[in-house]
Amino acid sequence: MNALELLTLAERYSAKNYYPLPVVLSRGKGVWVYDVEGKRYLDMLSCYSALNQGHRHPTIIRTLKKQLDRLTLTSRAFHNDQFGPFCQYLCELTNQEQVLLMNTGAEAVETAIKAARKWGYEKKGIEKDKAEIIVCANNFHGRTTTIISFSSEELYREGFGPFAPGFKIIPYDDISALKQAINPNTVGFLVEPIQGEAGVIVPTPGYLAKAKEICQENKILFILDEIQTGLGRTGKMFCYEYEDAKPDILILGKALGGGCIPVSAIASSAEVMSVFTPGTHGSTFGGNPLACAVGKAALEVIVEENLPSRALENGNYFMERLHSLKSPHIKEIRGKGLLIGVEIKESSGKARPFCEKLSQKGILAKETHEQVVRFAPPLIISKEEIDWAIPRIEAVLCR
Ligand code: PXG
Repeated sequence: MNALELLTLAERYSAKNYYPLPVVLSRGKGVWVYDVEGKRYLDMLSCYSALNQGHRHPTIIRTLKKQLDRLTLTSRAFHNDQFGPFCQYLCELTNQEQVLLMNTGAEAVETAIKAARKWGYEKKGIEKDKAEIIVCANNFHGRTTTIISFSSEELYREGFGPFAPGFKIIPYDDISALKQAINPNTVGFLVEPIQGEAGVIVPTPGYLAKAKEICQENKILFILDEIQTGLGRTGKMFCYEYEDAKPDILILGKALGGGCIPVSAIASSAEVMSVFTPGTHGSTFGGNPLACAVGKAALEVIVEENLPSRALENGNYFMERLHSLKSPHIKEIRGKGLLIGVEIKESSGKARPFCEKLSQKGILAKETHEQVVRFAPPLIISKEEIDWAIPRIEAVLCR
């Protein structure tokens, strides 16, 4: 079938909860993807950071195929031989004591919320059903009914109520708002180290460390959602390392699945994890042997190929090249490592038409929050590939 026929089928038979660029992809390798007509594109979205290791990384695919031929699912009713080694690797990498494995990012966020609430009741003696979690305006933590309950984006909420209570929204990057929001029922502060979906919003240096300090002083859990920023994306293994702000609960997803399957987790102390006893929480697919094998290979690739330092070096290079563009449309360029947002001036219209033009030039990027073009290629991208992209980006942004 050609692209038009495939677009027609999607149009006819799928719900319209997305507005994709009209590109129909059928193959991918490394930083490159190909559409059904064979046209090549540089993937500068990386499935919102789920492809940090690139498309079909050979080590990950080899591991996946090997495991497919051995054992795929067991449920957690039994042990499997891939589970322990993956949990150990993840604990050592995150410098945490225990992990709890789930599948999607939203499920891991839900798990962190449950952990924090139960910890509040059991360890802090908070009165039943009174636990509060502080979150930030313009957050993005997923799409479940509880998570959208504390979204500040009307589009994500409208028509989906009633909403879950127990959350307090404060402005992002605002330490005094955090101090003021804390009360005796507060159990945790849930925050993204950089707000990706809000348009790559980088907080003031020192914000995370200070927030952590306030959480410690008030005996509440400092919970970081590193689903998008973690695993090398921002030039460190975890974005909190820029400030030495190790969280009480770390939430991971996306690239943990090596660009193949959904794998997510929370990592924390044995004290926090002790709130989970048999039957209190779970998932049919969480911790399955295929996910564990792939998850461990996904992490090993990030470590062995030094993807965080490559993201730092090539991210700085990419950022410099973007800054050198003389564009009448760019308001601001911001980000860390290979998570870069280019904000388009309102007088130049929205970001979407720029993304459409970029795709015609062979570069896949996606707008976020109307005015921002996000550039977040796989972390394996080379300087040569960035050099290939720059004149094409220039052709779109500089005229
Ligand atoms: N936290 C953060 C910081 C995220 O960026 C999630 C949680 C939720 O992960 P899951 O796996 O449940 O989608 C994200 C996801 C989309 C979309 O299509 C999702 C994200 C970014 C852009 C689009 O829903 N991030």
